[in-house]
Amino acid sequence: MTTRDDSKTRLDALRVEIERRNPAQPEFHQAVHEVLETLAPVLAARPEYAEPGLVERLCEPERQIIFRVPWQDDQGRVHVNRGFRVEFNSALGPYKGGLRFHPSVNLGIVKFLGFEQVFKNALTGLGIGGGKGGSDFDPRGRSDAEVMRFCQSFMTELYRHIGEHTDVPAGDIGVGGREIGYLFGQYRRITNRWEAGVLTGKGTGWGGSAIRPEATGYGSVLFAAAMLRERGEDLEGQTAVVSGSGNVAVYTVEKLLALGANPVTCSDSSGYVVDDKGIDVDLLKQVKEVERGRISEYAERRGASARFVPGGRVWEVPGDIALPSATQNELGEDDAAALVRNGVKAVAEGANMPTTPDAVRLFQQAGVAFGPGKAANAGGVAVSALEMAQNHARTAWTPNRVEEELARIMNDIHTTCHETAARYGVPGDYVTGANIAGFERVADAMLAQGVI
Ligand code: NDP
Ligand code: 2IT
Repeated sequence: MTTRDDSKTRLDALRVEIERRNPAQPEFHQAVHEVLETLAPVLAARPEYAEPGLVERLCEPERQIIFRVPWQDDQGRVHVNRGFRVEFNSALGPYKGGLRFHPSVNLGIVKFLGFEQVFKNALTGLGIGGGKGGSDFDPRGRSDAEVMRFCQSFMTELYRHIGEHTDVPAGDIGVGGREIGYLFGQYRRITNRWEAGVLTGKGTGWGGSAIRPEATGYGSVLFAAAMLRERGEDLEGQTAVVSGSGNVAVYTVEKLLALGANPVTCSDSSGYVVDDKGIDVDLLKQVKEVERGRISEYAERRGASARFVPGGRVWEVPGDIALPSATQNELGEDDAAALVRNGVKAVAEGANMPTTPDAVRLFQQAGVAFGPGKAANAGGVAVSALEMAQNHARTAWTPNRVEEELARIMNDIHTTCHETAARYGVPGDYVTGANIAGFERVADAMLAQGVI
């Protein structure tokens, strides 16, 4: 019989081996560590999962693609970027996950995101495997024409690896509706196919799903609401601290306002805005989505209630709930200590892995409800899967129908994580609940499909 201690020893050895074989990929190590350290109880309880090689296969991407992306700027200068697509696991369906364009992108970052995506996609209960991609291209300050040429060059290599039944990319940091449009156009031109289901996040006039732009932010607020409900509370009147000011943050703010909460902050990599009257979502959209400006411009135009704090971190602002929605490792131990001191009750990760492991521990020790990204931000990829379903049926659902499905899926994910945590003796631990529930779904499919 395998005990929890045996399983833990084996998982620790595997982690050390993964770190040795994947040097200089700290974010990938962090994501793997955070999952492996929660799996010992399930390996001990379910002997079939202790099969040699199962967890090892889960931690090794099925395929990793790296390619050159040359493109010309408006002055005719040639730039050479690097493109990535890591096809991590297809046991539950085609690889599914976003593309990130940001100068910090490297193989380790794409692997951490792909690994998280496998568990997240499993939690949605929909038929999607996990993958992730992107480039170290920096879209900031680039003209539309430059972004278009970059996207066309990127797709000129990527097209051969993707397809509606193979691998279905979408957006992430630096990739939104504009980029998906250019990528889809180039895919259609090269393949001479109207294959709507090859990309998600398309415009609603040409195969995109209603509510996809809103889905990640709306979903993480619904997840926060579900965690509060579990404690006999609701969102009404709660002050919320939100980081980021991109796609996820904007629609997080919008949903918080719709549900009667009071979001008071937003940020970007230059600093944060705090608005005593609550964030004005129309002004935020105008500055960020229409003008593609900086968050400091919001404060300049909002009037006396708002101020911009250059270089500061939103976590010093008191709030009842926190929704980190910018990037990985943006909320560290000191930030968590400040939030706890200020009485935070719940944290829902809109971003992928924004909270460092020390900070997660601190929240859990303090009894704060902590919703990890692979559960809390799954609304985006869930609506992407609904977009694939609509594309396959050549139909388009109403916004109401998509929103109802999104709400149902987020509540189901919350219930699954909550019940799984209780079943394994760690009630209220959404991290363990999400990891084990996601693991069970992928592992069952992998076992059924043999050693591949
Ligand atoms: P956007 O590109 O729309 O916005 C990103 C925001 O995060 C910007 O405000 C940006 O500020 C800030 N940011 C990015 N990198 C850094 C950094 N290194 N340091 C400080 N701030 C940074 O991206 P999204 O809103 O789509 O993504 C935000 C997070 O949500 C990411 O972790 C992403 O993986 C995750 N996510 C996204 C989903 C989606 O559907 N889009 C789905 C699920 C998760 P600046 O402009 O200054 O860089
Ligand atoms: O991290 C994520 O879940 C996303 N960026 C969305 C992926 C998708 O395929 O919609």
